[in-house]
Amino acid sequence: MALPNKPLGETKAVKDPAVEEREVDILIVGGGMAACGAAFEVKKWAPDAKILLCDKAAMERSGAVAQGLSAINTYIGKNTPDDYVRMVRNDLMGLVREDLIFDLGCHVDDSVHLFEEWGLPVWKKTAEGKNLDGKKGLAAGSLKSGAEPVRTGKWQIMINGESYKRIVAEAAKLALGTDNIIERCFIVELLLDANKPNQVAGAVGFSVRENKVYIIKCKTMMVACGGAVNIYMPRSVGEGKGRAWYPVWNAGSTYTMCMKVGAELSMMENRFTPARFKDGYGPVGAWFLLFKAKTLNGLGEDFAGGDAAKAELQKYAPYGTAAVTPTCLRNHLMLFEMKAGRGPIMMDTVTALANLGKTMDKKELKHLESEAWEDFLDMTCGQANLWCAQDCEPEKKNSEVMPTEPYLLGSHSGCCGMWTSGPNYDWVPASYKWGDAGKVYNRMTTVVGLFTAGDGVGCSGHKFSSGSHAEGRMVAKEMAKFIRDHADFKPAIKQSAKELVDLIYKPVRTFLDNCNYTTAVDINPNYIKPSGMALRLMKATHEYGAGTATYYQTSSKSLEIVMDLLATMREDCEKLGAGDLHELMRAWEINHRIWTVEAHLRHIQFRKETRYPGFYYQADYPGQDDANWFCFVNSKYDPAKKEWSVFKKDYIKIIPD
Ligand code: SFD
Ligand code: AMP
Repeated sequence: MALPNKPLGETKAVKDPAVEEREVDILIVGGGMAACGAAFEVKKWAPDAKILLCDKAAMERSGAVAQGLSAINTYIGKNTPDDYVRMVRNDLMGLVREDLIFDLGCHVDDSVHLFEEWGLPVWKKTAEGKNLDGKKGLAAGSLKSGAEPVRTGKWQIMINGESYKRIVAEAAKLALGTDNIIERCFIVELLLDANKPNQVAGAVGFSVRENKVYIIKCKTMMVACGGAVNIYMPRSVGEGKGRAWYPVWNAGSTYTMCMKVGAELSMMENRFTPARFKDGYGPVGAWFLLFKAKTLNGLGEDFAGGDAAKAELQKYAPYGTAAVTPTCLRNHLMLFEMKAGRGPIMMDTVTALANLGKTMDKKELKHLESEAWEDFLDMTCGQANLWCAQDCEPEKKNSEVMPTEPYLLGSHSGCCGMWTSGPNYDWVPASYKWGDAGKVYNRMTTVVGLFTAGDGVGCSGHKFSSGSHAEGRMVAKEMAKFIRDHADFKPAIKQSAKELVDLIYKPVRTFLDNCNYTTAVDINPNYIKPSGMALRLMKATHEYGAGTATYYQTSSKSLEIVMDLLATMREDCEKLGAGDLHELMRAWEINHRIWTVEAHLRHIQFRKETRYPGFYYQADYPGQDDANWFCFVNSKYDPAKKEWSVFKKDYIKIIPD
């Protein structure tokens, strides 16, 4: 159960927290879309198992869907999973795990049908081509019974989704039982088994509401803590700082925790730099696809449809010349204009709404305008606030669009994450499936018993909210199989409870031992506060790691410098100080962010080409080099030797063009 906020201020941290030890069969780390999918499904396959879910926040509003969403971006419907693979492959410039994507495409719609059954309003299309939203959409029949959704693009459908996460979390909580859920519990590290090498046996974390450390043993676990946000200097400043597109709370915990026990990472170089409405971070998909808006350069030209853009895209054939331009190349075209002095880029909302309004009566037109507002109110209400603050009526005034700071994620239009096993079908190449003791476990990482989903699974982007939920459900089934197959496994943890408490509460002790040395509590020669460390990280990535400061460009020398800066940051993290539980969470979050960024930049350093122009540019290696780099880049941190290795992995084409 979530513990309530304290009436005033943060809970002060004490030197010696209480310790709670648990032993379960299945541990679910995270409470987002993937975790809710797993929580909903798991008891069906493991009714007698002991299961625990830990979320650092409260599930009703945790993770990326906290604010709601106005579209479900993956609904296969009348399309086919093969075609879904083709779309994802093209968008991610050819390099994806087609087994994982096809498999997801076969299951994702079931999750969408469940959402609707649980009360999520899905827009419907009438036979006359009119849109029915809200309750009218619900009354028009369910998707499962054959009602037509309102398609924005080929894959996306519109919803009234302000309460999307609440709906999904409620179903998850009901299915799992609130006694099996600990909210406000931040998991810090995974623990390997004392006897079986490369097998996971538990996790350690702490409550952000009371002074307590949790040590949890388990036979298997899924880590689905989302992607990594606030790793680059955001464009937002001053009072707006903290505003970001993806959820600010997701700190790369998925990648860091898994890599630190030796799980192989894949495509960590693939970041997502989304184009968003400037300053409010409002998503652009509905404007491009539903409202059919165009972007204009500073001269008022439809640059993306012009000859210069066509010539530029030709360089990246066959992806650039495909019917739908890949997301990174759409950014690349914007940046091309901006760098040539033809910015800023404006979303032509005025023309789009006027065109749509041509066939509408007054009432319908009013409804259309409210849909434009609702797109943001349902998913990123800060953008609607900004429109109000700037007296912007989208039917009268265009809005600026801008590529934001970079994010790391594996479920949206990016594909970094863990290298996981695919499903056990005969058409899946042998190098894409593995498990333990002769059995294959779908979505298991290279660490035995450790699964991931959603943003955690690499090489398989474009799952979005629905696909992440479906993937969590798939993993639940695999974890149930794992505990049946490993009934005799008794997890044993190497570290003592004291050692683990010493680790988790080190920032608190550093703070309490030294805080009286200075009068200003944030300034002290013996510790650094997490907020200071966050600024250090952002400055380094911003300037050297292909942040917005350099139009997303880096070079071999810059990478060398930033790697050096990261090494000192990691050293200095030993001196983080935390005076309250919120700050203790911030201390571990920045730790997770630094590790994640290091993986990201090591991968960029290794891949000697620029595969994703628009997301980042390696200036010493411009353009794509298919002859040498049409492959995945994987890496592994060896927890025993404390060494990294970065290496190539073969891409295998499964679905023909
Ligand atoms: O408009 C720890 N997403 C969109 N998906 C869609 O289907 N349609 C859209 O419209 C989408 N758009 C969008 C999207 C996201 C955001 C923020 C915006 C707009 C503004 C993407 C999806 O939301 C995303 O793909 C999924 O949510 C990913 O699921 P998952 O489960 O991988 O991550 P999560 O939901 O963020 O959950 C993470 C959970 O982990 C917890 N957590 N718990 C314990 N210990 C730790 N150390 C932890 N660290 C994190 C979190 O609290 C959370 O519960 S649009 O742009 O296209
Ligand atoms: P976004 O709002 O940018 O997150 O996009 C939401 C969905 O629409 C994703 O599936 C994107 O791939 C897709 N999308 C956004 N913009 C375009 C565009 N200009 N052309 C095609 N698809 C797009």
